[in-house]
Amino acid sequence: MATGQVRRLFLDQALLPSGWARNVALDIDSGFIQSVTPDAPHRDGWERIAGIALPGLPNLHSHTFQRGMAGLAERRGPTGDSFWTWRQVMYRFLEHLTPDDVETVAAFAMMEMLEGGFTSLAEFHYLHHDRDGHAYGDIGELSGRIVAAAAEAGIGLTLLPVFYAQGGFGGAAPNDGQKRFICGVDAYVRLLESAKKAVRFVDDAVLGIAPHSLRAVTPESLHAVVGMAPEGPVHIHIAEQTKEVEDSLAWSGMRPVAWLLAHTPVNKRWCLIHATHLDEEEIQGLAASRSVAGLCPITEANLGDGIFPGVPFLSRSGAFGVGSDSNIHISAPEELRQLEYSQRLSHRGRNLFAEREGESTGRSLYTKALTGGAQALGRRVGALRAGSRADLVVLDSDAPDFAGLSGDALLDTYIFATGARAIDRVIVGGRTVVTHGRHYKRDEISARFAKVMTRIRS
Ligand code: NGQ
Ligand code: ZN
Repeated sequence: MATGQVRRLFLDQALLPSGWARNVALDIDSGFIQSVTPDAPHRDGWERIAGIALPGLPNLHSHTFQRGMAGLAERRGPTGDSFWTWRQVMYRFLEHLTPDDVETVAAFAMMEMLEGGFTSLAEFHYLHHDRDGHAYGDIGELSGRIVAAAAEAGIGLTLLPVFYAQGGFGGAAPNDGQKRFICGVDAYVRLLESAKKAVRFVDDAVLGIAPHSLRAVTPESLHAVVGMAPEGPVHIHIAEQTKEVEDSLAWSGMRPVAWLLAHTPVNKRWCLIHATHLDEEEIQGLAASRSVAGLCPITEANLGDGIFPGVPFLSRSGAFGVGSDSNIHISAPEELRQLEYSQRLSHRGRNLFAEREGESTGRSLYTKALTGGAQALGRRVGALRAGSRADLVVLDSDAPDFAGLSGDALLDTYIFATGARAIDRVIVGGRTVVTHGRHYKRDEISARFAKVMTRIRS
């Protein structure tokens, strides 16, 4: 049965699918959990992991390169600042990035994800061409850089090469700022072929597809691209801004999510990123589709997108997960906190993601985001059970915040009080990549990142 590297852990306390458990023996082979035994007697030779072990959270939406402009779009411009003016700043920023820069910034963001409680990511990757918009010899050049960064950082990867062909609804021509993204249907076939080879360099990586948004495709090209992938994840940005809803109505007479549900086979493979602006029928349709709502609460707040209708969506048993998207700030617990707080502010209530009296809000948020995140990434992650990847985030049980606490109160404290500073250790595919809260390559990756940023900013 043993086929690869074996690691045997003995966890003081852990969150299992069945609930909290103590003295958990966790047997790992080739990155996957072989068996989980709670209340096990201590076993000689097994490595004791003191602390509070959680399944690592999947990060279901990221553009790693945007980490390089975090904090640099917070200065007031000449006219009303918005998502659309931010996008102009972002387009200008990406004109600086060489392939080496893309790799370095990605490695830095991925390192921060690991230190911030995410153990895997879905990278929605849409930079394909050079700074002038010219093709590289291999259209998968920059996809390969994302894969290399994930391998270096030691994070689990779902790579989503992005199809981007149009500048707006109705087949509008792309603008100059979009020149690094553009690829037609034929080029996309080549991109997927190249990306398929590249992902082999990361253990257990998954390849999916991502039509960028309804703004960036035509119905025909969307259909063609979806037809290229008979399996695996399908992600798309949708209904993030009210202007997108208005433009969609003007173009087709339908709101974006309603249009997508009516014209494509949205199912469990799909992840609808943001899905912020939904009417009652769309909330119902999205929940019933069993796809995942890919919520990015910190970015959505930063960009002024609006507030996802979490309360009615949850009451229809909608599935969701969280993503760090623009990477303006990277923290798994803070994404969940922001999600709950957005609902509190709009409903003037509390504990809105808890569904029953006595239920912990933190536990509800965390376990739902694990399930939705794992589904969106198309990987066996998000649970400490036999057959899953051994992806763990271990909180420091000696932190004073946790004194005297057990069970779900630990999660509430992690999400609402300590945030990621309580993280002691992170294990991905059975391999420890963060110890005492620090990534094993922090110094080296940070130095490279600083060098790139200094050059770009001078
Ligand atoms: C993106 N980001 O692709 O990075 C987008 C902005 C767009 C977010 N939507 C560009 N948050 O949607 O056109
Ligand atoms: Zn995005």
